[in-house]
Amino acid sequence: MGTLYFIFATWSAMVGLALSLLIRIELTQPGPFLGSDQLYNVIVTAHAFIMIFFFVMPMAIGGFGNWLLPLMLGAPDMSFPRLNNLSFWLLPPALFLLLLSSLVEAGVGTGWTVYPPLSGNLAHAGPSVDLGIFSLHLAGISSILGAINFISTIYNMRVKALQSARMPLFVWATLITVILLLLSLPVLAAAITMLLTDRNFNTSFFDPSGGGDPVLYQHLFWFFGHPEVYILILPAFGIVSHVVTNTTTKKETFGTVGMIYAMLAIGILGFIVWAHHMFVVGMDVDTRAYFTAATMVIAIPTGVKVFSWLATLHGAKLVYKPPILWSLGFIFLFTVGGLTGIVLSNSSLDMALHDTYYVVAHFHYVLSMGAVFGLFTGVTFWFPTFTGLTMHPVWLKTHFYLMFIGVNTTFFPQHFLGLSGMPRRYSDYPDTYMSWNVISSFGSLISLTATLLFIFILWESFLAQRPAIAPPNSNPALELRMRQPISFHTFPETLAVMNKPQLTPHPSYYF
Ligand code: HAS
Ligand code: CU
Repeated sequence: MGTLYFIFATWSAMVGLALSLLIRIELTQPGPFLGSDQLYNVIVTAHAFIMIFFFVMPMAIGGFGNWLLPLMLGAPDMSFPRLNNLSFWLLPPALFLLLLSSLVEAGVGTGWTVYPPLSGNLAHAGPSVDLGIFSLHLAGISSILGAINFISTIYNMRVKALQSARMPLFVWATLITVILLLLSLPVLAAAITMLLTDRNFNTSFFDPSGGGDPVLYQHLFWFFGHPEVYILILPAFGIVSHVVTNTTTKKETFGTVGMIYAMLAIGILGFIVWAHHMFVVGMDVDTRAYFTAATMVIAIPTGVKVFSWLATLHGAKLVYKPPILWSLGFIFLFTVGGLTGIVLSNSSLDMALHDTYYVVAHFHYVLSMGAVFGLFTGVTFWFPTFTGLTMHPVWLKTHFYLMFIGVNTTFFPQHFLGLSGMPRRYSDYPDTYMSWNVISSFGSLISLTATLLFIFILWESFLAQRPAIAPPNSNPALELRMRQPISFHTFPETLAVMNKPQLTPHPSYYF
């Protein structure tokens, strides 16, 4: 199942990338390229949905979760393998509906937030938004079922002697992620279902003319939407914790228990800060003060994580292999994105910065360079485990550096655009914004080149079939693991290999 998720997510990532390039082409210079503002917004919306629901979540939770949880827990498989299958197979139809929603009539040009009244049946007449809602329903059901499966696997399937505090941090990260999913997705489901009935059955939950309130939608959406951003980043936290520990000579992540509490704190706090996305709706000053303060508190557990990674790396002799490069990139760039988040959490500043490119820069630093770098950390680290093969080490490093330059060139200038007032979700801009936009679009071409290189590296690794070999002194349980379900009696061996990469790459991997 993990492999299916990887294939699906990689395909979606290519679609999302293609859409992002269309966005950057439109914005390379003032004046029209696509020729339609609605079409531009449809592309922006589809880009966001695909990247979030069909790339990052399936790869981080579905791919890495399915592959690693049973291995790390000493379990033969997930609790409910057929439910697992259902979770996965709900995704292709969801993606199909999403693509359909963009292709029929005028498409969904609402942004991923789908705010009414823009998403209502006046501004968006026709079936597009309804198809988009159905797509989210399916993807949501997939995630909720997956969450139930993951929670019961972690609680019921781990070997008895593995106490919860000793579970690897990746398992903790996944557990907290899926709990967030289980608690937040039903709220999104409620919101979009109410929107559906507003559109089709004459209800007026969000329509003032019938006594409703569009701000209610925003509350419901962000009660889901904010935990969602931590759903996207927590698995990456788990991967990075694992990799900074296991690519150095350290036996354990610095402050493992503190890391667990930090993730729990981020998870809990994530539910009480949602209105920082809505500072401009006209809330009173006390409410703004509360949401500002609550949001800023998240910097503390996140800081615990950042400094614990640094402490884990401290004093270690680093060999700059691809996985550690990606995790160092992650730690640095995620922190940059986190700090601009703290800037945005100041409600008074956010009045000016809301809906500008500053926000776009913030969330691409935490997503394109946080979540995605976390995924590449995991892919480069576990590729030998998953496939028994090794990718070309030098090209992988080239890929990292190209991507590092590409994403920074794309998104750093967007801070300046935002600070000088360029709004997001507009297909055009005054000449004065041109220079930084040209640089940003150029950056996206660098990232495209990097991605093409990565696809080539993947293809080449399957073609060349360079085997990942177990080191000579490897644990026999390891060989066993690759061939048959692990019986619970292998427990001591399980513990021994749990925190190590399952297979060590072929020496050529290290160059
Ligand atoms: Fe965010 C908007 C605030 C983390 C994703 N965020 C978004 C959107 C997305 C997103 C997708 O308060 C746009 C949604 C849309 O379409 O409209 N975000 C934060 C804060 C954090 C944060 C405070 N965001 C994330 C993560 C994401 C993500 C993680 C996904 C992976 N975000 C906001 C706000 C908005 C927002 C506003 C709304 C803006 C608007 O107007 O629309 C924190 O979790 C970040 C914590 C991390 C750090 C770095 C490491 C910590 C260290 C400790 C020391 C730091 C201190 C702070 C003491 C802080 C190293 C000092 C402060 C200084 C400035 C120096
Ligand atoms: Cu938020």
